[in-house]
Amino acid sequence: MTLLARCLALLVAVTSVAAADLHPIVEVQSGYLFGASGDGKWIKAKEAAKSLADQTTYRVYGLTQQFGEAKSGGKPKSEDVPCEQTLSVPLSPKPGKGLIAIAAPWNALPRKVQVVDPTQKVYLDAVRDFLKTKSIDQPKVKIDNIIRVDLDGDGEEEVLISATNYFSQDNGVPMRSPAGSYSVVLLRRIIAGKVETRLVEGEFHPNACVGKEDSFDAPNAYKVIAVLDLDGDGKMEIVVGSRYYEGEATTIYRCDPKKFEDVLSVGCGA
Ligand SMILES: [Ca+2]
Ligand SMILES: [Ca+2]
Repeated sequence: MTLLARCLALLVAVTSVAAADLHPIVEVQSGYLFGASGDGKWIKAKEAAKSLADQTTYRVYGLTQQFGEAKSGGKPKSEDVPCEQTLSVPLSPKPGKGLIAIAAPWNALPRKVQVVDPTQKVYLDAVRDFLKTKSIDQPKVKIDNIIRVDLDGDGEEEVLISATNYFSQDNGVPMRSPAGSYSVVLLRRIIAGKVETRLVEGEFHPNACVGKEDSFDAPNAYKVIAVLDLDGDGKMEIVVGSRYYEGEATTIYRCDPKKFEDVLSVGCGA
């Protein structure tokens, strides 16, 4: 097969997921379309939008429970400038609660998600030890949330820790990172009888961002907002919200035994 023929064959394979097998995923409050899962693949919003039916029934999920259903009332449309690359799907009735909606027959919350006390010493110590490995010598540990769930369904619970400290008064994210600031999402799991802490997403600023008056590094704050099986393989993906001083995004991470892969993302920012 020539290279061109191979590329075409691949293109056909990628685009031939039938509409019925497409499971569109929407961020509930913004209406942003992540894209879809289908046939073991993750399909970006622009591609998924071509095959979406006008009327699709979505199940609406929050962090720990399902909040009923909503219907899409039309084709995905582009957001206004500067976010014209972002597609949104109007849901009706607009759910008052819920974070992620997916049109899929399976239960996206196959196992119980528990939010646990974020002040437990064992987790504060775990975050402190991790930050020290990233050259933050005297970490000021501030945990936003801790979630306990069996992500992969092997009977052993994992723990997701979101911790951020930009030393801001109002919990906002500054334009410039102060010295010793950070934001992380960590996964703690037991591997062969030993606890292992791994980085899902994050950034570390051992030194302050300094420079000319108009220079800045626009650091991000990350936090787990949902844990859902969004492709129906029985393993739960991690949904992380991130924000910086003038925008925000939400990203779906697939957990592989070896790595975390961001599969779909939505957002808007300047
Ligand atoms: Ca597990
Ligand atoms: Ca999954």
